[in-house]
Amino acid sequence: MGELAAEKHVQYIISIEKKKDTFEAVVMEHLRMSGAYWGLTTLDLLGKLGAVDKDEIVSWVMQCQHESGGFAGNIGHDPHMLYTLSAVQVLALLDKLDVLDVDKISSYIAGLQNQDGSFAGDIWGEIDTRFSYIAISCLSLLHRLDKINVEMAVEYIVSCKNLDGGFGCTPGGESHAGQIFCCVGALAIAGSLHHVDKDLLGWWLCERQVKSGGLNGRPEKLPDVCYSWWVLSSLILIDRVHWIDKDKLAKFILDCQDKENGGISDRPDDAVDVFHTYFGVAGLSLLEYADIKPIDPAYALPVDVVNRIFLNKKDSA
Ligand code: GRG
Ligand code: ZN
Repeated sequence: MGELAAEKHVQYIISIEKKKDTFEAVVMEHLRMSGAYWGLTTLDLLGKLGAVDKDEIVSWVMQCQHESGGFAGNIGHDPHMLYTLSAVQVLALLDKLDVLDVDKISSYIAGLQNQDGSFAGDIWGEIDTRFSYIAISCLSLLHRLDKINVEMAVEYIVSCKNLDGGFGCTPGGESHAGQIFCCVGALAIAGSLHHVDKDLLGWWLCERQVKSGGLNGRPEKLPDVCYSWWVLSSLILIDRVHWIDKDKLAKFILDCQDKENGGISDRPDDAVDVFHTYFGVAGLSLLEYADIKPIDPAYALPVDVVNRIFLNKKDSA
């Protein structure tokens, strides 16, 4: 099995931050806030968060906030739940949550909850269990879960549960590993995991492992490094991670590295990107691989960051 080219991945993440005219930079322009979360979490998991200019990042993040309280993917773009969670996660990583007007941002999120407990992603009203997860995770990190109707939010998520034990985007939607992470993660944070049939869902999730060791997102699909996050975090939350072959999965992720220029791709020999670099490193963290910091499977943040928020511990690292 190849080794993790950690130093190369750190250089790759730092270099994309600097390039403004590359293909990747153009593609990332409107979702840069999420890109910042993926990149910075990767650096932190590898113990290299010290390499970035924290004040510069905080100032840019705050310029992405709107009057409504929500955050956009970049300066001058429209606010959305997706980037609001990423902004909170970035500030949490940098230990700068105190710059936030917590009431304003929690009102933005609470304002997107519907009568049936579901959440819209923004003012245009698309509903998806991704946004249920985002609302619950974000408000929990801000200690403001009391601003929404958590009971109804849980009821809506449960209404998206399928006969195969998985979850979809909306009631009746096909089970998909990404959606399962959102629903299981949200239920875990809300203390409502008793709604999950752990054996049934665990069986569906462990069947996602294919011959190469990689995981796919639903039956008959190709394996992809990002499912090392979506599937593995869900298996850990329901205590069924021993149902997959962890060594084979670690090998699959390591085989997706660009060992020369850094970065991780979705599957061996494809082009690398920051999204899959993050999910590869996060997956290896969940597998307790080598020297990577442990990551929390529900909040998708390093465990020490989550502890700092909930145990109010200022660590010296
Ligand atoms: C904090 C980690 C974190 C997430 C925030 C945005 C979000 C909440 C969750 C997204 C969950 C999700 C739906 C992930 C799936 C992403 C993905 C790889 C979709 C691809 O779907 P298809 O159908 O690909 O294009 P397959 O693999 O099925 O062929
Ligand atoms: Zn992927």
